[in-house]
Amino acid sequence: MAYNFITAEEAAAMIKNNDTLGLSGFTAPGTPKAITEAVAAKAVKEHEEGREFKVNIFTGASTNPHVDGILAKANAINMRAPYQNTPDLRLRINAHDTHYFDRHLSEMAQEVRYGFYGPINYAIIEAAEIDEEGNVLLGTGLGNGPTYAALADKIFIELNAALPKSLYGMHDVVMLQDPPYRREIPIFRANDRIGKPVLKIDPSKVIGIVRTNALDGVKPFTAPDEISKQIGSNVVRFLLGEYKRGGIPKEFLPLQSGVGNVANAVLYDLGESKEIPQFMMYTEVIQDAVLELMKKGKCTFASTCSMTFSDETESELFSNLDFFHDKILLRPAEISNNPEVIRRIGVIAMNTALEADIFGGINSTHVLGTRMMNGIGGSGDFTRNAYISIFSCPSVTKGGLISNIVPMVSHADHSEHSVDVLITDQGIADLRGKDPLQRAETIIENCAHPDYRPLLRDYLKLGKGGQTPHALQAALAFHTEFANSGDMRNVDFAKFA
Ligand code: 0RQ
Repeated sequence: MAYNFITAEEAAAMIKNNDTLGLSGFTAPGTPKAITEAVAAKAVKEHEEGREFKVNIFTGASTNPHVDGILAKANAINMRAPYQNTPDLRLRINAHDTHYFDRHLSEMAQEVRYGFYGPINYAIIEAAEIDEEGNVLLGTGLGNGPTYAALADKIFIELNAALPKSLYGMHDVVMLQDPPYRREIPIFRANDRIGKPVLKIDPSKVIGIVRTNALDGVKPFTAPDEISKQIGSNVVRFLLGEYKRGGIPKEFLPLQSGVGNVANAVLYDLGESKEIPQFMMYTEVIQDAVLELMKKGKCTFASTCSMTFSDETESELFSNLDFFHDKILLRPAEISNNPEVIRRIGVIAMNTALEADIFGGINSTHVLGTRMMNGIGGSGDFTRNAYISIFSCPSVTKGGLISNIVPMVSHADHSEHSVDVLITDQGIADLRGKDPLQRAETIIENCAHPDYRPLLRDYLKLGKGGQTPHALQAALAFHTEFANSGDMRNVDFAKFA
């Protein structure tokens, strides 16, 4: 079949107010780069002429400046799911200009298939290649592309000339059957392949192909700061201790790590450790540090949804694809983050908290209880199902004005039932096998900043018993004190007695 090559503006001209767009990709990689820019320009024009114009954007995870950034600036997003991390969009979300619902990333595709969020009008899929039968060689991040392409009324392809055709073989494309027909997912080791190297789409739905030629524009990481390094070395100390005492099998277990400086510092330290054996990763995102670990032979394989590499590292990958080809497998989010697989293969999960409470509750999403930061992302998929679930964060933020260890989290994303270990720059709290009071004592003494330990001990004394001895009248006193005086250290628990 002969495809129609069009411009991004011609594609945007077809998209109407309140249409739902399903985008391939996961973080910047695999995410379209051209059509959404033209949609944003169209929104600006429509708004200037007094007409309403917003679209609904469904993705795999966060995107790139060509999507969330520019569309949010143009106030052109109505409904948005399942994850974002863009300052301009955050402002829209917290002002309710954009209706954002953040979902566990493993669940988004199936919920769209179940019809929970209405039809997909257009799928926009980034591709390295497409043939006449509709076999699409995808880019470097999959997300929910397979589901959006299958469900969409119409499909736009962004054919990116910067993507080498030799990516062929690095994708494991599959779409799960829905209940009551779903079967087991036959992944028993991180490197088991279950799907196809290409995405098969209906070529008659492709109404236009837009040519692009751009890498993903991911910035290289800055060197980790002292606090991240301290957290990273505490995480590695914990893993090594577990390994030595036989809590982790001698073959080691696949690792999941979140994104950011702490994740990078952990991976760096793991690479340096002589005592940690070679390992695999079963994760949703791999960053530059993983490629380094592969070159050293420390990380032998990574199953991921996205290769979130800086442009420099992405270019290095593309020039050495022979070496990396059989060491990385890209999967859709419903597989990379699948609870069944995570539980079966024993993934060790490492995620980041904004704040943790003394009983082990975690807030990953809401700054001071109300303002959306990013979203839950894949942290819940992994945390709830991991072999060992680790959360880390700095003990304090904003120069000590805020304690990240609080009496009660101001928003609950992960409960104490799912969290095994909490780690800060101060130390390690192993919560396994401990009752709530024991957990509180361990967290206060090992994880809280010394400035806040006496205050947290005072809080514990206020409780009048019960399995989880909260003093409800003072449970959010750290947060209300920060709102009043700008410094959580000023809280005076005596006045709550
Ligand atoms: O503020 O931006 O003004 O400097 O929050 O804090 O320490 O830089 O945190 O970038 O590591 O992100 C949980 C958000 C951590 C992230 C979270 C302020 C702090 C700073 C950012 P500034 P840091 P990081 C993998 C799995 C959920 C999704 C997930 C996340 C800003 O890891 O989104 O895990 N996780 N996905 O000063 C008020 C507190 C605060 C606070 C920090 N207690 N109160 N402000 N800040 N703690 C990825 C995917 O799913 C794709």
